[in-house]
Amino acid sequence: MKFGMRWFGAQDDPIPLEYIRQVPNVTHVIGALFDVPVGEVWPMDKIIALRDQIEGVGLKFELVESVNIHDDIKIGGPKRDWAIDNYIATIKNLSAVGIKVICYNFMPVFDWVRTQLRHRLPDGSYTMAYQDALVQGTAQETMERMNANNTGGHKLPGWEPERLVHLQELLEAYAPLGAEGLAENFKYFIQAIMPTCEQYDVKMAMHPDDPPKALFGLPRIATDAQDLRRIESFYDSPYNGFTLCTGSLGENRANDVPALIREFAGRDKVPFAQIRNIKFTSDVDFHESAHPSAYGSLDMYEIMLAFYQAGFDGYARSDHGRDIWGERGRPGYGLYDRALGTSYLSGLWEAITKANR
Ligand code: CS2
Ligand code: MN
Repeated sequence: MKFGMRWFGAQDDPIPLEYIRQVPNVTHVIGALFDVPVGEVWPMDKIIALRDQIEGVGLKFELVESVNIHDDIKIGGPKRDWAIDNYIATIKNLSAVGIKVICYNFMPVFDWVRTQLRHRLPDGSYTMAYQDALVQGTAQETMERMNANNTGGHKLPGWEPERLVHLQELLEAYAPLGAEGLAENFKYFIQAIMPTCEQYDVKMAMHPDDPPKALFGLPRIATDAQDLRRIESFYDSPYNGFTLCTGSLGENRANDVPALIREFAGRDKVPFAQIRNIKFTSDVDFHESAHPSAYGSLDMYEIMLAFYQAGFDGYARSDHGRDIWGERGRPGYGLYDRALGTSYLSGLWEAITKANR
């Protein structure tokens, strides 16, 4: 398991790369270009500049999170083929600097959704939470409730004001699709890009839907084992893989996360793992927790053991951390708690690896 940390770039991330370098067992940075509009080709000069920054502090740049998918690819809209051609050009550019894995998602309109970005835990730390009752009604209503909720000026990805101007239009475009239509459009996309991925040795790693269920009447296609098997079936290759996010999949109590790991990592379909814990507060409500098993509802030892037993040798990162020690980070992406998470997870990994030698 090669550990990395996500970094949002010198412009947008308050954490210096030099600090990431000091986190024990972290060897990789998972980066992206955040100033290229979705759908356009990532220019070579900007990719090289990012790589040089990361390598400049002695870390490696082999994964990207995310190259986002243009809505016309998901909807099957008029600019679909243009956006796919550009995606292919981006894959080739990334390959030229040694990128091995691209994390992406196929969620309509929004990326992950939480109802509280700053939920106080009894120990005085802050975390993100999800309450199902608060996502009833329209997306607009949810957003207003969320903004009333002390977000510290932060927005969830996909909820940026410039996108929300088109929200109604987007929701209407997705409405007639249903999960079947979205899956068809995914199939068209993945079949179009796979030959390039294979030729240029870049693995696609789809992030599951977060939370793993339909919201605001929008379709979802990556929520459980059955969905993931269908995604595999559209193009069966280690290049058509998953970002196995334990938190996202674990947010549905019916998902057996270690079993999912054994199945999909066991078939070499998991180039990238995101590992975090969540704590259920009802059947469907949860908040994100500190990484160790005792603080959440997922058994992190079982999870790490499942990766080991599946023969996993890919990349991993601790996913979201809480705000602790007075830090006020990007929601989920402060330094301290993610560093603690990495230390804990890499400790479990060392113990499991050595015990099974
Ligand atoms: C990430 C996602 O912060 C997170 O939860 O796992 O935002 C992830 O980057 C995207 O869904 C991948 O496209
Ligand atoms: Mn994740």
